[in-house]
Amino acid sequence: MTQAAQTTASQRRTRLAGRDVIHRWEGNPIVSLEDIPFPCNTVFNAAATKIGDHYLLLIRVEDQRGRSIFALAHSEDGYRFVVDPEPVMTPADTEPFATYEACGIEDPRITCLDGTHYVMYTAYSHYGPRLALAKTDDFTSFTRIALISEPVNKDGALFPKKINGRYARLDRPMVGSQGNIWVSYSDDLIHWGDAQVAMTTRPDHWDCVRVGASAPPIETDQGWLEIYHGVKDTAGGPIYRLGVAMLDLENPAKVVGRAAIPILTPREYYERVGDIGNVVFSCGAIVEQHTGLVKMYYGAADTCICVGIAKLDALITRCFEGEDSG
Ligand code: BMA
Repeated sequence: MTQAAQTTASQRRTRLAGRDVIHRWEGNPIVSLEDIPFPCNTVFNAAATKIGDHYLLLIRVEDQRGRSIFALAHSEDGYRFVVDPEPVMTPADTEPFATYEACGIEDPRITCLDGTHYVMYTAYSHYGPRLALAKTDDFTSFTRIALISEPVNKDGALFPKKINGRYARLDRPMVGSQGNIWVSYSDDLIHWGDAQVAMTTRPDHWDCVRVGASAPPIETDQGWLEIYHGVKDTAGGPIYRLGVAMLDLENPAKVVGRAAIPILTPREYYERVGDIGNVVFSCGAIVEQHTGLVKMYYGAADTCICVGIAKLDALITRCFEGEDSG
């Protein structure tokens, strides 16, 4: 390729990337298979938290047998991560968790609530995926609290505050191949109920087949900002994209705003090609209070972890933009 042709290709890629409100970090992917110090098949969807100036990712790694486990990665800048030498959480070997984690633990989401770090994750068994909840003080040992749903349910995310005196979560029960986002409540984090549907799939949109919570809800003046994923089926297989919606602060089952177009759609090679191509899937985002920027971590093509950056204000504005904003 000539220099001129190369420039044109790179300019075109920049313009394409500019179509997403999320800016991809130039150093993506930030964690790949080569960065995992122990043998495994692949690395992808990661939960994120920041403790003081220290960034942590709880990353989903598929071991060589084919089950998912969690490893911990550390960073001082949110971009360059070092992964611990051994996994930090593996499928349980004591009941009742052992039966329901027999096929692995997947897609963690971290929520800090009243000073405790909770991890909501998918427990996978021969009976299907269901939600489980654990807590940790140090991210090296995890105390399992409970299995908190029946199958088929995934994409559980705990709100970072009680709502009207109760714990609240988002989740995604399935009906056939369709799935919507629901809200439910609990007094003790163990027993959940009062479930209500919050956000449904949209016919003729990028999120027409399934939607699910991605990062745990972020509190803003306008409501709970939810970064969620949406799936569309195509002749070439599903495409996973990310979008934003705003949920009412007091009643999160009420959607007060929802962007018509995605905030991130697979375009880069590392998002298009991998174990499952055409996937961007987030389980965590960090709001930088001093800059107003959001660092959103996402798994790309079920094969690596990336980070994308956006202004919090831009994500909020997107929630209230109409169908012609694309
Ligand atoms: C979903 C989850 C994610 C995965 C995505 C794309 O159902 O299992 O962990 O990233 O599919 O394969």
